[in-house]
Amino acid sequence: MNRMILLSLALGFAACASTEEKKETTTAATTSGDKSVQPVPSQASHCDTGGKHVIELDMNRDQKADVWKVYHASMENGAKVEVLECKEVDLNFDGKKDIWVFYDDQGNIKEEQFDLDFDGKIDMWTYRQLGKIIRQELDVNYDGKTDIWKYYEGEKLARIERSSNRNGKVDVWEYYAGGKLDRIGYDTTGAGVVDRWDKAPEDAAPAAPGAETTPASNPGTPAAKPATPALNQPTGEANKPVEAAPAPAAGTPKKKTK
Ligand SMILES: [Ca+2]
Ligand SMILES: [Ca+2]
Ligand SMILES: [Ca+2]
Repeated sequence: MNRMILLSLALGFAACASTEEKKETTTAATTSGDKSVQPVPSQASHCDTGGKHVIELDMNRDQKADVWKVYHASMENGAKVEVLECKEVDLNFDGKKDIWVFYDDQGNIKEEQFDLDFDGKIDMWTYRQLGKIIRQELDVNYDGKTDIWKYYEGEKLARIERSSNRNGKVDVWEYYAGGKLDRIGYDTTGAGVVDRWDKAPEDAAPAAPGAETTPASNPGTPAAKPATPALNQPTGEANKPVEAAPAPAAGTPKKKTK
């Protein structure tokens, strides 16, 4: 709903801000390797302001700060420069911060955290390397446990892992090729490994003559799979920010591509 609007605003804002901030840090040292893209516990990783220079901004002019920028001092060619390392935003001006952005020494965003429902708990994490997205994690039902992990290669979606039971344990693996869904693996037994695969319809083996009367052409796939009824319609996922092609319904018997 308006959560999405706020999020779009936030992302737009972050994008603008990052271009402008990049200029501030162009003279910063460019030595660090930025390999430290690690999953961070949701509540632990807010800006470290200790001994840092913090600039507060009041975007809506209500005399209360709603953007905080944290800088650390660095030396560049013998000159002291200030490098932006973290930014916090109170997006809805309720006094509670909702967005945290972390920067590498080159001024690229390396991590973003969003509290999408404004309850004080983070629900979306985006990780970047040299500014390019490599992973996004989502807590779609706001219970504090991650439910969806999206992995990117060359900024293209490569894999989505889902916890269809919303228990933090992955049981669905969607693989993408060229940004398109290629195959889906399911853990139907809780063993933690794939025990059933579905191919995306486009890449399924060409239908044999007379195949229209034999629905399940994949011998390893039972025509009906009642154990996983709603994998592709997870509740509460309506406001996911970016999604690739919708996954085909798992276990749908007669999927004709032509
Ligand atoms: Ca807020
Ligand atoms: Ca939240
Ligand atoms: Ca969750």
